[in-house]
Amino acid sequence: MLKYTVLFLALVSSAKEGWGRERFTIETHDGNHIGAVLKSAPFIKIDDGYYFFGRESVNWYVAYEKCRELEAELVTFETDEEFDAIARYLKANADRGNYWSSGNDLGKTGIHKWFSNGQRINSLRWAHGQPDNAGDKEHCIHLGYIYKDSQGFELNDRPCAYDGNSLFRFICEAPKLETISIVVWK
Ligand SMILES: [Ca+2]
Ligand SMILES: [Ca+2]
Repeated sequence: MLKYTVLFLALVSSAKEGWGRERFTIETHDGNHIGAVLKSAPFIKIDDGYYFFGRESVNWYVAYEKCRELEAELVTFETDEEFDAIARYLKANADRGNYWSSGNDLGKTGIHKWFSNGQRINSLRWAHGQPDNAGDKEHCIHLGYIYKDSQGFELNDRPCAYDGNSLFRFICEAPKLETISIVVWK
């Protein structure tokens, strides 16, 4: 909203007096609507999103900090299709690592939400029997091959910190792109 306000004020101040019709028309579109060549490094484009795969093994909080340093968030899977795209990418790279997502139930035990947008996690990609809050201390969600016989990536809850067996890699997701076009009578 602030973006629009600033843009609007800038345009109003530059508009000529006496102009009898809308001098400027502004359109916004989700995504890279005009196919601009983007410098996205260190983020990799996968489907419609841009992601960074952090290789250090850290607890959930450190993972979040690392993403914020990149002005990004830990990955949020708004759809199972997004999850599948990431899983396909990792599989194609023969990567069976564990990666933190933004998901957790730190706010209220048993109510799992994506931390980047506050939405409930409605995913069909939980591993069998998960989330189980094992030992009453698993509140952060990662993806990985959860069981010895797992055939692919799934979601699971693990301790967010203070657990040497829960130091994972992480996936950061860059902010969404929006294209703003300004059409002007010249
Ligand atoms: Ca996402
Ligand atoms: Ca678990």
